[in-house]
Amino acid sequence: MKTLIWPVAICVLLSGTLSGQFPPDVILELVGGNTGDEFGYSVAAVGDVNGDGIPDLIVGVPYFMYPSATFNPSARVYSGPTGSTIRIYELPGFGFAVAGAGDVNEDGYDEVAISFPYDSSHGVNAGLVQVFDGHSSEILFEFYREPRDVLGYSLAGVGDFDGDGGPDLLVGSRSAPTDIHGAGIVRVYSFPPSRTLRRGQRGGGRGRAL
Ligand SMILES: [Ca+2]
Ligand SMILES: [Ca+2]
Ligand SMILES: [Ca+2]
Repeated sequence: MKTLIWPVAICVLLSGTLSGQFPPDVILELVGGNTGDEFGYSVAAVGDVNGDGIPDLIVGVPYFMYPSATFNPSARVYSGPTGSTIRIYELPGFGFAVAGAGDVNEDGYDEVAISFPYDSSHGVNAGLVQVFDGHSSEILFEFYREPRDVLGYSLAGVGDFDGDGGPDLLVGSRSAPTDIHGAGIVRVYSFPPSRTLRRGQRGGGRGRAL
């Protein structure tokens, strides 16, 4: 019986430790600077955007509550572990979700994905996802869906999901026109092989409905 009691006692001790007696340390704190920033509405680890070997962070600043003309929505990339600003993406609309997309073009710099689920430039609320080159910050890919799909309600990098050697991207839609209204849908997108991009199709995904 003793051999059964000891493991239970050890388990309780660990549970107490994790429940709040010794909370994790805050090692970095970033704050918004303007009224209505809603800094931190979305956050993600983005791998190594600036190629220094240290993981970086992205923070969405959507101005969801104050869509005034005073400030524009943005997404900001910070270097770990100092929190120094690497890049600020000034966005044309409400940037809803952010994610690390991995090194799609295999140049040593990880890419950044930002979504605009209520973008209507390709149909009412079709949504839009843009993937920015981590090094140059140019748009490497952008894609959208059918009207009312609301593509990009959520985003996540999933690594090489299909085993083709390139990183893939998980994208949620709030709705789907061929589905039950509001049922939602999740898709995993696989980018073309990086050798295709090197042959001159950087940005060639722009405007395609995938
Ligand atoms: Ca870095
Ligand atoms: Ca890259
Ligand atoms: Ca893949």
